[in-house]
Amino acid sequence: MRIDVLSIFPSYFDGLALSLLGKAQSAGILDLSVRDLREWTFDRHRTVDDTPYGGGAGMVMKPEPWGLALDELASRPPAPPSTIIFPSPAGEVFTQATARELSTREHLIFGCGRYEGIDERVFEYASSVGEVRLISLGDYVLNGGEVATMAMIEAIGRLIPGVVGNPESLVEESHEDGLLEYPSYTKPSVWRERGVPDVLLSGNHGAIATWRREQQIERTRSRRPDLLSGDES
Ligand code: 6GU
Repeated sequence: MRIDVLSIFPSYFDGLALSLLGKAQSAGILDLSVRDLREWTFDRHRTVDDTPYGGGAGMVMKPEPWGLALDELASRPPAPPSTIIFPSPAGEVFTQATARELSTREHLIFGCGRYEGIDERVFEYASSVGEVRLISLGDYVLNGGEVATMAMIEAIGRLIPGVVGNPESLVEESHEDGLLEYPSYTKPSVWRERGVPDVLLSGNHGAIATWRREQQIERTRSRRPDLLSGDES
């Protein structure tokens, strides 16, 4: 998979090289490129924003750098169209299902907005050169798309075959089966007067599987009832 990120703060993404995803890049499974949006500005101050038409607070990102960047980065036929993701609190909510879907794409472009937003015509133009998705991490506000993009790249990247060493560790996680994860324990069997549930020490694999399932259901009921009622998306 190829991922291009457009940001005015490219150094935000340095941390991605440290993780599992750094290994995926060295192994050639993932080709990640972070580009400074100011590469596509030509004035002395490398301006990417301007005041909003109609007035109002804050600044809006100008369309021209975005248009030139998309012209350079978006795939052209016969390659399949790029998927262009704009992180936005006004977008559809990102879930494990979104991560699964996006992990099948050949080329993702993340456009990280700052200030009060991006000129609306950029989204229209992007739709003419690729598949556009506005995606939110959840119902709270961040200062820009960078942190949201890092979260999405990590969630998507680890689903690409070969990135996570043991594929079984992917299926037993929270959200893969619509339930939260069961609790885990390791040695010592007693720690600060706290024991481990007896069933886990019993060697009875059927009883362990049943207990884990019950724990998943009980945790989900108490912490995330929305997941059980099918209300989450
Ligand atoms: Cl994707 N962007 C911003 N700026 N704020 C957010 C968000 C995204 N998701 C939740 N809050």
